[in-house]
Amino acid sequence: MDDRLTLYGSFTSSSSYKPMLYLSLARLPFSFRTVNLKIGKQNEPEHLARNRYGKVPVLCHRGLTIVQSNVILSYLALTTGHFEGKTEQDRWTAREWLDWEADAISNVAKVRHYSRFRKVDPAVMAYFRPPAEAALSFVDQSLQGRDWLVGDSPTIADIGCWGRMVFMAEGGMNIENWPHLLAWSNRLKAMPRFALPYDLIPSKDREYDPV
Ligand SMILES: N[C@@H](CCC(=O)N[C@@H](CS)C(=O)NCC(=O)O)C(=O)O
Repeated sequence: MDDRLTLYGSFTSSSSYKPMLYLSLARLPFSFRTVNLKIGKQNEPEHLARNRYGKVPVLCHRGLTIVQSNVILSYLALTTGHFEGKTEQDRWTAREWLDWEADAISNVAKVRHYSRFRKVDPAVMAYFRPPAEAALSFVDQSLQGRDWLVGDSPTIADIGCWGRMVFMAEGGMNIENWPHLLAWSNRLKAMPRFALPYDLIPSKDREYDPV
C-alpha cells in the first residue's frame, strides 16, 4: 500500500490549488502529477480511470482514489489532522462551508473561466456575475468580527473557499471591494508556506519533500 500522497492537477486550476495549498501549508510530502487540460489529457482513458468526470484534481493515497477538491480536503483533514475543526460541531461546520462553496463560490470560478479561457455571450456573463459577487459578499459579511470562517483557527473551510475564489481578479472582481475578505486573504497569505497558484502549482511532475 502506497503511503505517499499523489496529487493529480493542473496549474491553471483553482480546484487543484485547494489541495495543493493545503499540502503546502501542512508541510506534507507528496508527488505532483500534472494533467495538461489544454491538450485534453483529462479525457484520456488513463485519467478517466482515476476520475470518471474527466476533471482535476485527484488524490491517490494508500490504495484509495479520492476525487472532488472538497472531498480531498475533507480526506486530508481526517487522515492528517491539519486544518481540521477543533470540535465536532466545527468539523461539520467546516464541511458545510465546503458544500456551500461548491454551490456559490463556483460562480466566481465560472466568471473567471469565461473571462480567461472561453468567450461566451455577454448574457452568460451577466447571468453568472451577480451570484459570483453575492457569494463574495456573503463570505465578506461572515468574516466581519472574526478571523476565520470556523472557530478561531484556519480550517479546510478557509482553504476551500479561498482556493476557489483565488482567481477572482482574472474575472474582473477586485478584492478591495470586500474589506473583510481582503483582511482574511492577508491573514492566509501571512501563513508560512502560503503561495498563490501560479507560484505553487508546477506545470510539470514534481516531488515535494519538505525538510
Ligand atoms: N467540483 C470539482 C470541479 C473540478 C473541475 O471543474 N476541474 C476543472 C479545472 S478547475 C477541470 O478539470 N476542467 C477540465 C475540463 O472540464 O475538461 C472539484 O471541486 O474538484
